[in-house]
Amino acid sequence: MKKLVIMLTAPVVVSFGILFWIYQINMAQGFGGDNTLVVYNWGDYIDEELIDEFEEETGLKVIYQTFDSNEAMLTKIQQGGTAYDIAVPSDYAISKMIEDDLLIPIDYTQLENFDNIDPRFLDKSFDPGNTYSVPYFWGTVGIVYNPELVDGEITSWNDLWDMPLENDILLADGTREVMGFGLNSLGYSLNTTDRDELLEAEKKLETLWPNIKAIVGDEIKMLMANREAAAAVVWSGDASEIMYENEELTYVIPEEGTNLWFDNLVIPSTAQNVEGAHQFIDFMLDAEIAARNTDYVGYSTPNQAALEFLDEEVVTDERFYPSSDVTDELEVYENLGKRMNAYYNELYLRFKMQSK
Ligand code: N2P
Repeated sequence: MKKLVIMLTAPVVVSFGILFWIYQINMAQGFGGDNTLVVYNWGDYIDEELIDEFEEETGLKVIYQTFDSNEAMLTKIQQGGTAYDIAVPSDYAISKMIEDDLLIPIDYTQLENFDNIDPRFLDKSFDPGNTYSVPYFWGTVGIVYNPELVDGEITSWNDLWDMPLENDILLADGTREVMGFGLNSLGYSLNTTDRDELLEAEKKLETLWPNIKAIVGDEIKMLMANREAAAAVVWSGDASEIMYENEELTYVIPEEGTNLWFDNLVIPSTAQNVEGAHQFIDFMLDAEIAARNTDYVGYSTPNQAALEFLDEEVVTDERFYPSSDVTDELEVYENLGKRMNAYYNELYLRFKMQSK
């Protein structure tokens, strides 16, 4: 009898399984119609409770996927396999996506909360007039370190080479970030297209290997908070998150200069639910929602109206909310074109292959 039941139910279970699987694939490709929204964001970059609330409020089902670099995100979107409704590229990647016709213009008549954004974060050269993108988070690249584990004060990129930090540095895994601080440490622009300068930066980075413990992803926060390394090159928001976990640490914007970055919400041209995408953007622009997201993620918000809901100590901290005087001196990554992007990637890969 038991056998018979299994014989009869197994095919049913299997075919339901297959149907569900096909349904999920279709959903992820955006063929699910107007009821779904496919969101593609950086890892650790949203309070997931807000996704649930958005689903409840709109009746949409969110399919949420993450990436860990602009390069990975760009490749995936260029391939076009998944029909993302929302993505979160940085400045230079936005400019590239506009150039490659990969984005749909924002319809501002569908956004009620856009005025919440501080004009300081609008109308940047990577997307003049914000035709295609709405600010999400912003920050710098710098050094987070534990003064208890470091002999002296770190103030510059060159300290990473010059201080006794053997096998004690972690690096966030990013082509532009690592090549950028290599270039900045030599006094060059992190947007240089001069191949000699780039080669020199790559050679100099190779000499940092004795001090580098590892090149890592989002786990960098846990490792630093747990004192696994003395210093790390990170995005400012990760530093703020680390310092929340472990108050011993501090963050510095290196004196040779560094990168100022902006991550914005965009709607890829493959989007199947453009209206839902606007609903999502407007939801994230709400002052209280943005404040909760900021509080959870630890990054700096461009949402001026959200600031009053946040800890005053945090939003007045010049390390994470530097004034225009400071940011005016920093460099935003430029879209350097296909060839140069490929060259940066090649050099970064070559550097990584020199690891002990
Ligand atoms: C979040 C990474 C943010 C990237 N984990 C900064 N552009």
